[in-house]
Amino acid sequence: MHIPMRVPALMFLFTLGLSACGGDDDDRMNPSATLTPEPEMAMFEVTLRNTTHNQPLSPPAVILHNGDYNAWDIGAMASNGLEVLAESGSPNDFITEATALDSEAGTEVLMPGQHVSFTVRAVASEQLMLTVATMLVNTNDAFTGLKAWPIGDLAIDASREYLAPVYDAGTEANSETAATVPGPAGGGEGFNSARNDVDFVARHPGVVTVDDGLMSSALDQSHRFDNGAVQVEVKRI
Ligand SMILES: [Ca+2]
Ligand SMILES: [Ca+2]
Repeated sequence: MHIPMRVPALMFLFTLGLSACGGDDDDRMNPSATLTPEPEMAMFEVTLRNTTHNQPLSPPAVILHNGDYNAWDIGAMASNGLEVLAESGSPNDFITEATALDSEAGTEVLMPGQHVSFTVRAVASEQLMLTVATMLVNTNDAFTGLKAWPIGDLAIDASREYLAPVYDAGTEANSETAATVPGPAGGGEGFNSARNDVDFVARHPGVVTVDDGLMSSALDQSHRFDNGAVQVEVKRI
């Protein structure tokens, strides 16, 4: 009867011994840990140029991230932050809900023909991606930008460009009325939590405007945007 009783005690001592050895190993490793080099940082200058005739762009959201974040999908519901951005032009909720390594929120409207630059940085990685979003303010819920654009492979001083298309957040009907268009063409309401459109993100079908017979529209032909709305240039600096 005594022999089985001693086995657990021996096992207990053996376990203690292993723990003590582990502690000694940790102590011996510490000096070398201080020699670990600082991680290489990657810094990017992101320049946005408004290519439209008459669509001021709302203060942009610029987000540096990795594969853990996806801002929208064609055919899927817009997030609440994207709804707010696309209806009111405010980038803050959109940025708050992002899983970002770094981000910048614009503070001013970007007028047609103008450009603005932002700088974002993170530990260098092949996985780095860029997401940009901004509202075409003379619309109900049109936005332009790009998402999960791979930029981690850029060498220092290398750059690339992309003319971003226009999307419909699908969260507000495209009535084009002055009461619902927040930009200077309408001066109407911005964000409304109701969703009275198709409730999925898609390429924007375009605006009809008063020039094509939609007499309740606050828009005219100058507000069209058939060929993209923002030129995005990213340069690693
Ligand atoms: Ca819409
Ligand atoms: Ca809405």
